[in-house]
Amino acid sequence: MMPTSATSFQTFTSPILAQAGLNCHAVFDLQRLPEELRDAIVRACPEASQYRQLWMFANGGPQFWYAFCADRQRHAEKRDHPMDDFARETVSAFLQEQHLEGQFQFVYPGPYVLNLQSLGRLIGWHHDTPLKIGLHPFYGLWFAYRAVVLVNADLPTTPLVDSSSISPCQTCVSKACIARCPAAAVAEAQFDLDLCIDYRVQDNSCCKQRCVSREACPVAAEHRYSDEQIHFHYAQSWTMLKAFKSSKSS
Ligand code: B12
Repeated sequence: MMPTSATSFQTFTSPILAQAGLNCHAVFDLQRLPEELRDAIVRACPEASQYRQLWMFANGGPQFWYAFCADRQRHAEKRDHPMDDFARETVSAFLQEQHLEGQFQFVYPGPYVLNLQSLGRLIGWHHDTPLKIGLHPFYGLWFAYRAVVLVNADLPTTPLVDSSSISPCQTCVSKACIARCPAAAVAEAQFDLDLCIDYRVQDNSCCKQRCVSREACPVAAEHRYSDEQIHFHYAQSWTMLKAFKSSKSS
């Protein structure tokens, strides 16, 4: 599957979502998900058995960041998870506009751990890559899941794709993600997360606030996030990884 336009991923026509850069939407029937995935969802979030559908929202490209920055300026109070709050508030406003008040429950962002990449893989939003960040057919690596909601609704569902669909990585000649990784963590056969993390947390690492390999990917480079956005995300994961490393060594 290689859709040619951004609109192929837009189930909903909504200015609320469009303005916020939440430009990829999918609808799943819980009962029609592969059994293993449905069981994992119900295990993680038992309330899922009370709902009929799962709606998923993602951003491709940098528009979500610009909308988030504008929203952040409007909120004087300090928030612990400002980006998650922004995504949740935007999707809630959209669901209210759809007259679904009382008919939905967030699973992400939230206290439950769902494997979001598995859901993305089912509908062609995720091709596996040597980097382990999913590659979206239109937005490349510049794509992230922002909200997953259980909904009591009966909308037509997003078609599931053939899992054997060809990834752009299979025909990539440069393999720049592998060649450019300063930690040699990215390889065709297996990504080495320990090597990646050990390198990132070093004082002189050039991957503190960015991922050199990710930026080297030639697919959909026109949708790349701004440096400011890249630094924001990587500084966050760096802080978490640094804390994790220090807790292990003390
Ligand atoms: C926990 C988590 C993290 C933790 C991982 C802690 C750890 N390893 O112990 C931290 C905060 C470090 C993290 C970092 C990042 N993450 Co993360 N992460 C998640 C999250 C919320 C849950 C994963 C999980 O626990 N799955 C359940 C277990 C059973 O499955 P698992 O396969 O064993 O999960 C492991 C891997 O997913 C791994 N992991 C998590 N993120 C990433 C990212 C990369 C590149 C790699 C190689 C591994 C990895 O950590 C998990 C626990 O060990 C998912 C969202 C989700 N709910 O799926 C995002 C998610 C996988 N992460 C994502 C991203 C983008 C990143 C970052 C690149 C963000 C950034 N810009 O810094 C970094 C990269 C890390 C690095 N190379 O340094 C995206 C991937 C998007 C995509 N297009 O596919 C996801 C899907 C979030 C999203 N909202 O879209 N992440």
